[in-house]
Amino acid sequence: TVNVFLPQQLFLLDTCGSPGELGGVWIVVHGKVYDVTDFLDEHPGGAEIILRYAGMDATEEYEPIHPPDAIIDNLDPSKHLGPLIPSTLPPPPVSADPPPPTSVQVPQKTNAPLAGGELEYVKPPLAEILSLHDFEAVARRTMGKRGWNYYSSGADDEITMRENHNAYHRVWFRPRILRDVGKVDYSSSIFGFKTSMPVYITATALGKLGHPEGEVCLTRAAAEHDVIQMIPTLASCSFDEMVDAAQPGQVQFLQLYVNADRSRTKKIIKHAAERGIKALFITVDAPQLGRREKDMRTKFEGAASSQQAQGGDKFKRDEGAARAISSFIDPSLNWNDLADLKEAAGDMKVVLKGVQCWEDAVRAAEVGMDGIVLSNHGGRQLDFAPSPLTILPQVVSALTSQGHMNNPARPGPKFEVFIDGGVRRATDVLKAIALGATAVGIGRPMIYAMSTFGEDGVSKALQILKDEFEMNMRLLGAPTLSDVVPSMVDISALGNASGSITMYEENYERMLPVGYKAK
Ligand code: 173
Repeated sequence: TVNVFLPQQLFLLDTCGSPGELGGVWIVVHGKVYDVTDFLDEHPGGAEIILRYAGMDATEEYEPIHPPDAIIDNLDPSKHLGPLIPSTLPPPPVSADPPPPTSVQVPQKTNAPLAGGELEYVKPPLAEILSLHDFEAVARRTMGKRGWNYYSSGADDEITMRENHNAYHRVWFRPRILRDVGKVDYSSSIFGFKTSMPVYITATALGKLGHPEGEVCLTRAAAEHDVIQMIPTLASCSFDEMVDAAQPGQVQFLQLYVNADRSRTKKIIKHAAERGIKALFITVDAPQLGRREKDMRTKFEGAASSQQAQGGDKFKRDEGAARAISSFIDPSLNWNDLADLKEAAGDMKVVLKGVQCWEDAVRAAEVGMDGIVLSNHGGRQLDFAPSPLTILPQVVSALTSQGHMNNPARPGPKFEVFIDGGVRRATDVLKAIALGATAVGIGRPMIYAMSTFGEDGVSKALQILKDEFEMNMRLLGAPTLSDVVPSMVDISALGNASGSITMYEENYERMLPVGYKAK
């Protein structure tokens, strides 16, 4: 145990009781003082980060990566020392995440130089946002570096991350003409629960890295637009905050990481059922969190220390908050565990999220799951995992031939197939629907909309998708989603993963070779 002597702490307390032993590591979170001396070695994120905030207000660092009550629940009540007298607090250390710039100098790339050769980037008003790509472009330039690096990065060389979107470029429509498209209806249902469009907001962790209010922005925007939100296990907001933020009757699902301590997972499942969650999505593609080198690289910049330079390396090479807080995820989770989880789920539907081949899709149906999400975790796990769209036709065909899906064009209530990853347009969603998906999960674009414009941004993102559905279904000659059938798409190039182009190159943050440091 490290012992840090902080005599000034004695004067921070507003309590009549004894402040405890002189010395130790005390931090302030949400205006309360905590003695974390004995907790240092237990902290899943390591002692180093706590020590950086010893004697200081750690709230800003704490908030995105912990549910609000984490410190209260995990620390013995004897270590809750009492409220703080604010005026006695020394200023926090320089944040790892400097405030986002209001305008950014962008090196000019066109052939027609402007005066001075540089363009200035000024954050546009929400009214100027026209597509989901636009949110991403604004996010890249205006978000805090830490949030942007965390959300935008993918595994290894980010080939899968880019392929997820590129695969959509290899499917072309076969539009039909002279159909009555005076009225277009893009509403649908997921496990019988109504949704205004075949899209749900999928789970993404650590929302407060993007917006101070966190994931409740997603909950509220989902309510406004009648879409379903999948609550993440590792959100910045607590599970109850997100359920409390929902409107009466609003449908929410829960993404679940299974804990090595199954009793904890069972407790979460029981609580979810009590709070009215309708489906559990068990993440099965992350027995260990992938390496996101771009994200790691920026952490090295912040953490470059004499200890690293000397190669002593007691310093835990910082792979970020996500890795640290994901250490509870059980890598031994296997098919034999599912019956137990399904039973614990009771009336809730149970879906495997992260299926990546038809054999596992069929097995999921055989062992009684209610559905699957074809997903590679937004390209954040195994690089060169195939894009979900590429495998969708073979998955649907295998499930159909084995009797798990009623109709390749429209999965029946028996077993539902979802996909996520790389979706940016309603046309992307329509391709997946044509190929047999019930609905499509959208993750990063929603979190970028939230990070740049809060709840209003998410609401606008969902409205953009609705407008795109309306127009594109009309142009396709499909008045309802049941008219969006396999013969409306040409997938002859889908299996050919080479030769794709990457659009919106501007949004893509290049991998930099080792040695480059942020200025
Ligand atoms: O993709 C992720 O970053 C992710 O799923 C995760 C897992 C554990 C903790 C935080 C994020």
